[in-house]
Amino acid sequence: MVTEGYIAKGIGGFYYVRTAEGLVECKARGIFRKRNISPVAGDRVRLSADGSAIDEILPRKNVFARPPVANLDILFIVASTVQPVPSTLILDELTAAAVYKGVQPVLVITKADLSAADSLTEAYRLSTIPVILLHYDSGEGLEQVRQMIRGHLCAFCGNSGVGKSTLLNALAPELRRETGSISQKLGRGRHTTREVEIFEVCGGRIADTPGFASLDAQKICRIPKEELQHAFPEFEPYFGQCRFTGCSHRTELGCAVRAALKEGKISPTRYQSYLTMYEEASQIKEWEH
Ligand SMILES: Nc1nc2c(ncn2[C@@H]2O[C@H](COP(=O)(O)OP(=O)(O)OP(=O)(O)O)[C@@H](O)[C@H]2O)c(=O)[nH]1
Ligand SMILES: [Mg+2]
Ligand SMILES: [Zn+2]
Repeated sequence: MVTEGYIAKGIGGFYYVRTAEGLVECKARGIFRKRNISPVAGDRVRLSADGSAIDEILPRKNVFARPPVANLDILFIVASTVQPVPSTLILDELTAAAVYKGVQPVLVITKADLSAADSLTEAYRLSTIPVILLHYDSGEGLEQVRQMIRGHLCAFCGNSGVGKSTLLNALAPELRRETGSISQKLGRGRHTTREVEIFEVCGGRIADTPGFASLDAQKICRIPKEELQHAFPEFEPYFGQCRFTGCSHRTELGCAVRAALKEGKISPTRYQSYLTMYEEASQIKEWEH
């Protein structure tokens, strides 16, 4: 039998590993617990010869604790123009968390039929982060999302009501995700307790990760203040050009990042998020990382 695959789901000590031959139910060897490693959805694994146990976890590209998922390639951050109105700070925290973890963030804008998306697209135009505008009546943007999913492990995140399930249903109707009032009635508590599950769709894989819906980027990952600048890819061209080495790009004289901001090469809302996140990161003590 095939003994390599990836964990599609873990539940109550059992793991469901998808191999070329289908889904295999198995347990993890005790060695992982001794080493304090827990296998998570998305992990590529090697099974014992009889397929009853996970023998080995192959090296990870990245891993998240909450939600527990490994090897993400793309994080689709869904934001609606209205209902609810997005917070650029939250969107920037999410894009930064993705970049920091080696995941490609992609901003997907919904409800452009209800209100103009200009301020959102403008904020990200200079960010190097891909932005996809969706229009369900014309189908605009859907094919772009499908192409990005192909060959990749992806997850969706975004506030309740932005239209994640609606998008998943448009991409993969066979998943039949609950939308609108039904999922809202169930409340938030239920979202957070559900397991991560990975589905094969559009020639790629989508991790349904309720944890990302909490939008608490601090829980997803904490970025030390010195590392934060690297989570804003549009700052990159200016590194090494500031007057002082170790410039934090806040108040220092001769800061090349701030000069770029003044010249309109960096978005003011993105820069403001950087300052806010830097301030927050400064409050965190070393041992809390
Ligand atoms: N007009 C319009 N309505 C949309 C669009 N996308 C989603 N909606 C509506 O917005 C509501 C919420 O959509 P959902 O897909 O349930 O939102 P969700 O992100 O899955 O929300 P949670 O499951 O609570 O996290 C539904 O009534 C959808 O029909 C859009 O592009 N335009
Ligand atoms: Mg939903
Ligand atoms: Zn600087």
